[in-house]
Amino acid sequence: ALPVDDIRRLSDLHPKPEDIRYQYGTAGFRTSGKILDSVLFRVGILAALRSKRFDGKTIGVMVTASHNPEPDNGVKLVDPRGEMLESSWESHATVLANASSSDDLIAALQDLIKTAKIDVSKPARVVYARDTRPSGPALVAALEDGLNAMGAEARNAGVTTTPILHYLVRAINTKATKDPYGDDTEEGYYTKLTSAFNKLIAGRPPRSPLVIDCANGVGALAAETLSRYLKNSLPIELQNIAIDAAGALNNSCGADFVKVNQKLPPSLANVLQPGQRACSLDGDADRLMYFYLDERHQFHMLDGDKITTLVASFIVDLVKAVGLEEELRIGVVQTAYANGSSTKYLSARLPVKCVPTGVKHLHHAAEQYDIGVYFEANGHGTVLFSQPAQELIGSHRPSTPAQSTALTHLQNIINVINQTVGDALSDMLLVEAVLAHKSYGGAEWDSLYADLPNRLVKVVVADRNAFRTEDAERRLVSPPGLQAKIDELVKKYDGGRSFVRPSGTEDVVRVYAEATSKGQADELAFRVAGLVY
Ligand code: NG1
Ligand code: ZN
Repeated sequence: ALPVDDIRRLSDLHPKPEDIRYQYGTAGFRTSGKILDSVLFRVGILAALRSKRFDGKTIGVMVTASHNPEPDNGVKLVDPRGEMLESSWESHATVLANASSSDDLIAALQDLIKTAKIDVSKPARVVYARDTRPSGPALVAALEDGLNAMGAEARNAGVTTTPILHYLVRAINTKATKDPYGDDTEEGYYTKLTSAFNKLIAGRPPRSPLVIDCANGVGALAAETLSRYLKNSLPIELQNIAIDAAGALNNSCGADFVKVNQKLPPSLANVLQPGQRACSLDGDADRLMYFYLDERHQFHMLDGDKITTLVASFIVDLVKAVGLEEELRIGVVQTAYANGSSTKYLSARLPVKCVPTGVKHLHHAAEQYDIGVYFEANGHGTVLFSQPAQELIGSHRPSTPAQSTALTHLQNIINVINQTVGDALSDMLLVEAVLAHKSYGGAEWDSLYADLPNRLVKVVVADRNAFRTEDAERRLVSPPGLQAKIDELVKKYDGGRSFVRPSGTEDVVRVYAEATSKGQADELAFRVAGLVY
């Protein structure tokens, strides 16, 4: 039975603040780090129950608020295969987080055990980690109380990146199977990625140094370790590594800053040479943005869409070179935020699907292909190889030396990729490997297609839940009449496209617009925002 006395005793130490309503959204619970104590305690209990539901398989818990400002924090659960928590449990998480007292919490737990058919006598195993936020240690202590209340077997993965935690979950759960994902240690992660990378670039001319903006977050630690494993196969220059400097995290740096502002982090102004490749990680190192300065010191951004294009075309070429283009169906998944030029470029070559915002939608759609490439425009994404595709690639007999080389590359591509979730460092190695193979610098990569000028704005509204969408969030169905007004406006702009959707992570409505000139894109965005307000 449920250890009710332990739960009550420990729950009383982590009371829920009155008047706060928590919600497990697309990125888990995320808000000010000051009001998350009771949430972390309860997530500990929930993670233990989720593990019991899977007969003791290990569940992951990551404490992070990613690209948000430093005072924010958050928590999300990782399912046994290293994927994000199944949607049906998001509402269970929300219910537990909002129980007003310890007694209500226990009642809610008993409900959950019944509806989700959980056998409480099963073992519970949980692995957890946090990013570098100052509120992290206290929140982890609250999480540990929740795990202890349930008698869970817990493993502390310390301060690490979100994608490493996802990797660990998958590695732990596949340890004793015929397809182990890798050693279930950080060392296993770094070894897997870097040995695949080194094989991919063997025989290529030496790489010029890559600047990495670590957002003053946990990516600084991970990139530092990665560079030790890489030895000199990829010279890297780490910037924004001040993980202990108060207020520095994600502040005027990092992947979100670059994507939203479409400009160079000021801290790199005297660092980056024209033509040099650079990239930014976000606060938990699951997003990646590339950029470079041209000879005139103009900034050029290479976002998630550019990464998709580069990576997908490389994989297509390899699959053709191996002679498996009939057997392996390759597809791309994007959201409405993908630049229209990228969609046009990709659609001419591959099946492209548009899904609602949120990694879980992209991930699930990508699973429908033998090889599915997905990235959000903001730089979060990965490539999925289905089990049959991996087996085919693993067992295929090449008939020429060229086929044999391409096949080895494809196998190494699979190993350099973190298939559990978007991973800035893994994606960075993937991009670097492709650039090395194509002998591309930033400019050559950038020239595959020209981005349409675009603008993203936030609008604070009385009730964002009044905004409901259809067609992968590209059209509003409510408030009534609004979509027709947007359509009217968009018609007036050359190459215009605009859509409105409620954010899943902030209490705002987002407006996106694109047009053939920057001025027009800005104007369209602000006029649509005017309609929403
Ligand atoms: P919301 O707040 O729902 O727009 C944002 C990002 C998503 C995704 C999530 C999770 C944009 C426009 N939206 O979602 O792509 O990354 O955060 O972090 O970038
Ligand atoms: Zn992130």
